[in-house]
Amino acid sequence: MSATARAGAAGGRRKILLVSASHYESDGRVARVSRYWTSGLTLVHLEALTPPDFSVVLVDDFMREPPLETDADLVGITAMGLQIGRAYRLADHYRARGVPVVMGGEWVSLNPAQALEHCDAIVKGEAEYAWPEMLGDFQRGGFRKRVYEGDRLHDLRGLPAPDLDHLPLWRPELMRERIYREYYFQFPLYVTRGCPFRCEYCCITQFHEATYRVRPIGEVLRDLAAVRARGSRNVLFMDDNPVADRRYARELFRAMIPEGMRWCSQCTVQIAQDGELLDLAARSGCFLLSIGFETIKQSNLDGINKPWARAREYERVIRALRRRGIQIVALIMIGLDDDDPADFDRTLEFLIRNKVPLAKFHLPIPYPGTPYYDRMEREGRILTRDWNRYHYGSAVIRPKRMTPEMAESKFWATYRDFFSMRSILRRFFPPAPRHLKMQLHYLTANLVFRRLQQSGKHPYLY
Ligand code: B12
Ligand code: SF4
Repeated sequence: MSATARAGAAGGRRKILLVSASHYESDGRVARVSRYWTSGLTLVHLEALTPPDFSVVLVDDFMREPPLETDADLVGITAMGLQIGRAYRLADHYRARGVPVVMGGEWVSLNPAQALEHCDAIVKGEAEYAWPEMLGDFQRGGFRKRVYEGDRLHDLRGLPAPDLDHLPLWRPELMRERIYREYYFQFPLYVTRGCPFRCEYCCITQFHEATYRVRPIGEVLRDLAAVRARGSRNVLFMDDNPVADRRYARELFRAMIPEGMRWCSQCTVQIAQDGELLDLAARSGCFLLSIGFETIKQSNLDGINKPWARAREYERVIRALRRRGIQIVALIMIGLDDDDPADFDRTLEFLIRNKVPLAKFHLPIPYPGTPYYDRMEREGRILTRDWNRYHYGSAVIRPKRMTPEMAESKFWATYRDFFSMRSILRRFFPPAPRHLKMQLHYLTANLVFRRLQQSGKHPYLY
């Protein structure tokens, strides 16, 4: 049956299968986990936006294989980064069986033509307006167009609350032990969307057209209460830059203080440029921030259109966070245009000297649809378009001041040395006396990452 015929066929409540794709291991197997520390919001959010005349089944492919034979009337697929290869394969599979497939998310939105080779229609950009429109057309007999795009961005007021019990990775039976509930699983929420900056490599700012929007604080507090109702106090804000509007962030953190939550997020160094904001963040329960330092060289920051981040302030930023007991995951890119092989070692030394609890290293990735991709293409430096290799540990662009092989071998060596016993001891001892419990927790996390690294696994894909 053709996609359109099937779309127009049945009456009654149509069934949608929504899948979040996993990624492929280097040996070609689909990566799977049995327990995981957080869950994206995408599936439950789309479910909440779906009109009631559809029933929805959610599957996170990272946790279990989606049904390959399905009675669904429509399949929707989301994917991030290197998951796109698996997502396209699933899309091809369902289409070959006559099931209409739609896709969405950052990658797909920035590469509509590529995605449309694998699916019937896409939602370009956010789904708040486009998804109900697309489903309305589907219900009436078939898609009217192949690209659905909202005519405006949502103001983030009055969004339906997602059902957190439907998070595919929140499985209470897997979180029975207190340690998993208290420290391991982080409930996903978000308070803002987008980012006003325009870092060259960033797909978020492209996706949100460099806009920045915030959610009403009352609605955030409602979502926090839903987390507490599930016996947890742990929240991961899915935001990319929750503090770009400092007035909003101050107000939010103040409102969160009585809630007694523990939260973590990605964040920019901006948070440490404002002592009051940082104090409020700590008092509101912030215990961990993943911060995009990117590089310790100002010339590199300037080169990726991130000149507002000042490398010379980084030591002060780290101290300011540490003093307040906020753990740091330093997000670091190595192999940028002004890096030579010795910069891997300088960066490592910087992280150890400053006692950074965790770091994620990234070889530069040109996500298609970003200015960085366009520049790399212009300069003829893209080495592969095998998206399965777009996982930060693979040299997918030709670096300027070293060979790709050198970049890769230094990447893995840096990552091995960061989790060496010597590095762990130097980073955690002597411990900050006021935050012993938290430090112990991140010391344990280092030992887990060390084990992953020793077993040859890419630690940040698990
Ligand atoms: C949570 C998250 C994770 C979690 C996911 C946990 C899980 N498996 O469930 C973790 C931390 C594990 C993770 C890992 C990775 N992530 Co991630 N992640 C996110 C994050 C922070 C939030 C996603 C989210 O829930 N957003 C909230 C929802 C509501 O928004 P949304 O997903 O954008 O969906 C909206 C629209 O896009 C649209 N939409 C999205 N999908 C679909 C599908 C359909 C059918 C439709 C109709 C609409 C639609 O509708 C939604 C409502 O408007 C985003 C950044 C961000 N702010 O979005 C990065 C992000 C998606 N991740 C990214 C990447 C690259 C990765 C990695 C591949 C990195 C790596 N190591 O290589 C890994 C992959 C891990 C793996 N094992 O495969 C990139 C994607 C880049 C790209 N161009 O695709 C992002 C954008 C971060 C970034 N700034 O670069 N990630
Ligand atoms: S600060 Fe972060 S989210 Fe904002 S544009 Fe730069 S990389 Fe993207």
